[in-house]
Amino acid sequence: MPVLRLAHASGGSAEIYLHGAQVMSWMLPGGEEKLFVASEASFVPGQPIRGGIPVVFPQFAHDGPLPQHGFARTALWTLLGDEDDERHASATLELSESEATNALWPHRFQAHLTVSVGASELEVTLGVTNTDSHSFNFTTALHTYLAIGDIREAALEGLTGGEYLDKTRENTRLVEESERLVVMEHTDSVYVDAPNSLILRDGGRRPPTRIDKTGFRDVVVWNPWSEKVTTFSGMTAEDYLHTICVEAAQVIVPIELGPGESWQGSQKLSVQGGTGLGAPGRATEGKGAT
Ligand code: TA6
Repeated sequence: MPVLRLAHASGGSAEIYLHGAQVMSWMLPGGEEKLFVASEASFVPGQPIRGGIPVVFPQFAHDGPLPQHGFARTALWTLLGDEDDERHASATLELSESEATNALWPHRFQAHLTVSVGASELEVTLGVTNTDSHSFNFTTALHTYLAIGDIREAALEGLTGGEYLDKTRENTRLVEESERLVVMEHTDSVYVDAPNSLILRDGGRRPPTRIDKTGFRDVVVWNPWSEKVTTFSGMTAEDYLHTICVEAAQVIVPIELGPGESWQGSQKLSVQGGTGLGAPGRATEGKGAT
């Protein structure tokens, strides 16, 4: 499968598959891989690849008539261009309607995914423009599989007090009580209008990863745990220990675009020397007119 490699002068790098515009690797200058890929992931045209950052569009999960998580993650994107400056190496990929997408979702659209890697950060920005003459709506997510040493020692901070839908308990609406979310069981939670900045600590062994989003209102946290892990393609029995999905998402209130309108959302992962969140904001809308 065609792969695009972004290399920044610092030594930071990223790999993007044209299949799904899926970022499959983000490496720090020292060579540490920050994204998880399932041990037995398969790479088959037209099939989802388990790991990295699948682009979920135009439907999250089974919340509609389309195949699970829509078609963007299994479509072949094209490279629009790439750019280098002192701080980043970046590339933009594009997907627009085709016979195949029209058969599933009868709307003309243009989606752009820009991936930008620097010395200590990876930013992924998804933009969608309605190029049709009628309105449409969609749900979306950057389904980021982060690599961690051991899930039992990792903690996600910043969600305290937020409401979430627990998909493992028939979408029960709950309030996040914990200051540090430590995943200890099958977890599939949609945090509604979640904060824009989170910190993922990885057992104190490595510096934390800060996760910032713009445009996306929600955050999904997912780990299949031991009882479910092998029901997911490509995952071996131990794989659940080494990843947590923290997804910038908009799944509760679909994004609606009129003709000519655009929406944009991004997720930035950065490896922190510091320890705090700074001043986190709440969810923001990324919709605007072209
Ligand atoms: O984002 C969480 C989720 O929707 C889970 O419910 C789980 O199904 C996961 O995505 C993986 O989905 P996939 O289609 O890639 O197997």
